[in-house]
Amino acid sequence: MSSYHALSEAEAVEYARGIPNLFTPGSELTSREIGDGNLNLVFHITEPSTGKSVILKQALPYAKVVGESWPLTLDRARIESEALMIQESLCPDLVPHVFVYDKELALTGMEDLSDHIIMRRGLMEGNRYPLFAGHIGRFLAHTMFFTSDLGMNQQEKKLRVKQFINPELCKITEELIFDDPYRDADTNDIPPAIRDAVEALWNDNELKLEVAILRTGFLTKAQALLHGDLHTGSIFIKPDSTKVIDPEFAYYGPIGFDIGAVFANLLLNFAAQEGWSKDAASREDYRSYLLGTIREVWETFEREFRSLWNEHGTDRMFQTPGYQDWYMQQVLRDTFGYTGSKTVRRVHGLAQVADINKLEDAAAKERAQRIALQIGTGLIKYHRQANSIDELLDIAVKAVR
Ligand code: SR1
Ligand code: MG
Repeated sequence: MSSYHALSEAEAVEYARGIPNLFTPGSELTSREIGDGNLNLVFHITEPSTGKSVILKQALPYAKVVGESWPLTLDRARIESEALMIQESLCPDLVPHVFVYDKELALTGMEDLSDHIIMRRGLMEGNRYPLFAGHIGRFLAHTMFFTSDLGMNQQEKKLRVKQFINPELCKITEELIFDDPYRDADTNDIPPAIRDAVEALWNDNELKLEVAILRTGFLTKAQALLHGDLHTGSIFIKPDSTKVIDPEFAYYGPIGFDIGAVFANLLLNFAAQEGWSKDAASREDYRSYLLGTIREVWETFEREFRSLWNEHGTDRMFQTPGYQDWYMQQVLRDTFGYTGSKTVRRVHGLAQVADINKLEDAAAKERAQRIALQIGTGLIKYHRQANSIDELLDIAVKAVR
């Protein structure tokens, strides 16, 4: 065991060499730091002679995206590795395998997924992933049902809530998603071309009331163990495989928050299609694919969650006729609201998305930002009335008419 310090590439190699039964003793290993996220170091260690490899992910004691002025707990490495292990026990094919967690170094050694690509990049390249909706719908249903009061012992669930108390990372979300975008905060990065639309949000009390209600849910509704940051940069993908990574924001929160993260990031790509697609026909076609994916994710999630409940439900009162329908409607309504909140924050808050920011054409970028704001605010304002996933898709379609 060594005390905490950020590893160099050479030290990462030596660390990997010590992981039991992974590499050939004495063989040459290479290391590359490949982290392009907002918070951590990520080393890709390979053994060229056999093609074996491993990923070492190390938490830094600050947010890399901002710098050392933003200190951040190393405990997030424990949260991430423990969440991955629970998720692996429920959906073994949908997360990377964890080989080792080192508390002192805040480091997790896990399966290398270099044969996959980050889904955000895949969508920006115009790829389609027909199996994704089934995979992620199952991931959402299984990981959230079996960690909730519906599907596990309710005393053990309380201990799980304690295990996943994650105050510092939750605070990031509370500020960057549910506060800063709705005021003139220093953290915002406001595109000058849409300043008028951003300022309109700051003065929209109807909108801010709904955001305050969603923020309350994020602060208090300990429904299930969430991934906590399930955007398309937290998903590795290839045509026949989906892997959810990076659950360092995991905590007990509202189920609709994770579903909303997936939908928001599909909608951000949807909003940006005027910049990515070659022509009007391919743009409409890709947008239909994205909306079809959202529908299929929701339908898979709902079908599987209800079926797990009917087969494995542990609580007698929760079998009362009508309760399951009420519960699913609340999850749907939360999903609308969190989809909206997570769409808005990526337009002018800290940590925006490449789907929009990599657009070279200024007019296409501005249009994408305005579409995203329209979809996001529309969903937030409508969320407490929502009754069907079709209404979410309608709000998206109307924003691009
Ligand atoms: C300071 S961290 C900024 C963002 O990156 C993460 O992926 C989360 O989405 C967080 O809000
Ligand atoms: Mg992340």
